[in-house]
Amino acid sequence: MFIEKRALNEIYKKINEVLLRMGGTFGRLLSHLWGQKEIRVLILGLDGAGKTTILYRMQVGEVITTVPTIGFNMETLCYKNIKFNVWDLGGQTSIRPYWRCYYTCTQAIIYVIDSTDIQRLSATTKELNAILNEKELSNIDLLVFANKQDAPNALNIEEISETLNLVDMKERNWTIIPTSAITGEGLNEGLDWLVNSIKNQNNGS
Ligand SMILES: Nc1nc2c(ncn2[C@@H]2O[C@H](COP(=O)(O)OP(=O)(O)OP(=O)(O)O)[C@@H](O)[C@H]2O)c(=O)[nH]1
Ligand SMILES: [Mg+2]
Repeated sequence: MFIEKRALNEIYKKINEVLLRMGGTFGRLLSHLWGQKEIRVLILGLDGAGKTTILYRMQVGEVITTVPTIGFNMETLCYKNIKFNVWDLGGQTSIRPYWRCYYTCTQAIIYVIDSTDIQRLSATTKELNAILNEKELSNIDLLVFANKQDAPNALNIEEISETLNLVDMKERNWTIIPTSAITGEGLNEGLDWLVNSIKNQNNGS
């Protein structure tokens, strides 16, 4: 009986994988009906903010050595029965115009700020505002990571929120969390927030 149950689970898993690979609305709908949710998340932010380090810290639980991302990294994270397809896009100035190619079907954005990069706070605010003005992203959830909190000169989230004018965002579901990709601080808290936001979205629809 035990072996049969395991075999059945394997079959469920395989069918789910096929459904997810089908992509598009139909694949997502079937996958949804089959019981596993698939959520597309983009990690955006200026170069050097810590996006790639965060992605792999969340996925494998380790700090990896990164090089500046040219293009993207995509990894799948399974967290609390939700499958997140997480896209980490390169943040260099010349690459930022390509971010918009990834906006379709995105359900949440993790926007990463280097809390020590005081000189580029206004540049990162400008990029964030441009993202939030995109029509395709008008309803998506926004999770801001004030990263590099382990560094002694890091600004705290109150200072960063104020610069980003987050409190003025009344229409959007957003939060800001202090994080460190090095110590892991705040990353699970961020994923928990995403899980709850997705659940609330589904309850509301
Ligand atoms: N102290 C500290 N350093 C960090 C943290 N997160 C990332 N870093 C370092 O910041 C540097 C840049 O990190 P990346 O993850 O490559 O940055 P990125 O945002 O992916 O940069 P691009 O790919 O160029 O867009 C690396 O040297 C990381 O080790 C953090 O939380 N604390
Ligand atoms: Mg990167």
